[in-house]
Amino acid sequence: MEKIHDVTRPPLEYVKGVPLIKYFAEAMGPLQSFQARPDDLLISTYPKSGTTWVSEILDMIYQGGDLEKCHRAPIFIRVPFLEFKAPGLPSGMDTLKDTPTPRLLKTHLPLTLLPQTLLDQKVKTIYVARNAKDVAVSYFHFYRMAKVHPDPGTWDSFLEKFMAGDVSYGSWYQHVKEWEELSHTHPILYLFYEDMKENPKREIQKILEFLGRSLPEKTVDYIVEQTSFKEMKKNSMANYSNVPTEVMDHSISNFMRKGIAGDWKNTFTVAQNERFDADYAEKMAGCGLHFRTEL
Ligand code: PPS
Repeated sequence: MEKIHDVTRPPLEYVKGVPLIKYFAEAMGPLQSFQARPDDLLISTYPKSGTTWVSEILDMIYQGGDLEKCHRAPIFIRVPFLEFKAPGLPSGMDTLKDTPTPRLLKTHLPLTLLPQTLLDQKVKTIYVARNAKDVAVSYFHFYRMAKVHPDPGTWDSFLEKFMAGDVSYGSWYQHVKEWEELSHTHPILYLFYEDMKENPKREIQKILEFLGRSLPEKTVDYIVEQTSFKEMKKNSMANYSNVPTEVMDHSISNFMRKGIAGDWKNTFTVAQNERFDADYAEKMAGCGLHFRTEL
């Protein structure tokens, strides 16, 4: 592991036209040697869409609801983040070396950058999508606290960048659409953050069915409880509090920030909302996906 000198908000770097955090762009080369296994389970999301939440749910399912076992390591070690790389922390590829089978894997990559081996091995994937307005707000605060990102600038300028796909991982609009299209031909369970907020037990049952697993009802209830926002916020193995401050500064904004649907209303001005809606209608025209922006 390299020593942390200075993370200092490097500009995004483009890989096949996709803007990425500089360190993640550097990880794309080594990721070429990644070999998927048929019993891997991939968690795919656009950033800030509920990745950590569904990761904790899946690890709890894999550990049969044993919370102590889920406390064995931070979430980014239990669920290796394929393209992750940052100063002073093990990369996703490093973490994978010690990850026993069956593996849970995380990615935010759009399809153009997804390692082909995951498709070749027909790896089951759980995709979580979240409404664009809450993602934009959550992403803004994440840019502020996670210093591997460029400076987000003002909220207004960040929102413009988000709409233009000029943020790490590129366009939200393209990401949610292309993964939905892929779900027609590949084993992908497509979930929504808002559905998980509305009825987590129902969504966990969907996950169990997709995995071909079953758990006693009281274990499912326990998983619902332990993966609630309130519990995960105080769980040091789930809340990213063990990441060095140079990389994530929770005093600027907590990783576990609000965990609700509809928080965008506290941030968007009326004018921003109108502009966003008009642009959204154009970008999502003809797309069957329906997102709820409040519950
Ligand atoms: S990341 O960095 O892209 O992996 O972030 P990700 O985990 O996808 O998204 C972070 C947002 O999810 C919220 N969160 C939760 N919401 C509800 N319940 C639970 N258990 C939960 N855990 C995390 C987290 O608070 C971020 O959303 P915001 O809106 O910023 O609060």
